[in-house]
Amino acid sequence: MSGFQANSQLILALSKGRIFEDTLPLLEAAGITVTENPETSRKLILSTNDPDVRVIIVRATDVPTYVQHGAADFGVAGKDVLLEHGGEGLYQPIDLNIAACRMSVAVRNGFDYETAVRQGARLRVATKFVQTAREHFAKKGVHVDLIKLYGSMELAPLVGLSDAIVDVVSTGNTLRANDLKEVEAIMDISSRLIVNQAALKLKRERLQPIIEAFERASKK
Ligand code: PRT
Ligand code: MG
Repeated sequence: MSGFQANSQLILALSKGRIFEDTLPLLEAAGITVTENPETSRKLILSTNDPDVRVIIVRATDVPTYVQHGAADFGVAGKDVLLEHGGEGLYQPIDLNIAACRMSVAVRNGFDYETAVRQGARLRVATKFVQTAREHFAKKGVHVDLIKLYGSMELAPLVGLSDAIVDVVSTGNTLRANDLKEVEAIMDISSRLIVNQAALKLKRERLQPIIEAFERASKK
């Protein structure tokens, strides 16, 4: 628990981009204003109007790790990221209904996915979400070779690295722009508030009102 500061200090872990943007109104609802902009500042620790509350900016996939180890007391992460992390040491009180998208299987236009599946073909699937993909294809009884990637999944079928990808999709514009089509929706995704389990006990007085404000604001 070396990460913990005095009991009144709170650290919130967020990723830049859509999660940061969509969390700002929820923070405002809790009376917290972030006074620095991560898009223009190079700082990784941002201050707020509350001297006891700071925001750290980390990669989306690293948010659960910081919270699990208590280096951050709470954070916001996508269900996609949480499923891969496993959720150990994390309390997940609420679905914030932000950064909504879906996890899908996509293939190149012209690739007959249904027939390949029906004929029991072994599929090469490229993805950042190997746990989710493994579980999905196991449930369907489809044999897959999973290829772990860290980004730009859309490229894999175009250059013959894989037959299919598992990725998150929101507008579908990226798939369309790359001659790919969605062939299966695996699950709906949104971002969740996650809280370090020890922090929830030790700092409940400070955390509880924020959790409740987030909950009220995210229902609107
Ligand atoms: O970008 P980085 O590699 O640092 O990490 P990241 O992609 O995990 O982070 P970020 O900030 O892009 O996403 C954070 C969270 O937002 C994800 O964990 C998802 O839960 C959620 N989210 C919502 C999305 C999208 N919508 C989304 N569209 N995450 C990624 N995308 C990608 C999508 O895969 C596609 O490549 O954005 C691209 C554009 O999507 P389309 O369908 O609108 O074209
Ligand atoms: Mg991204």
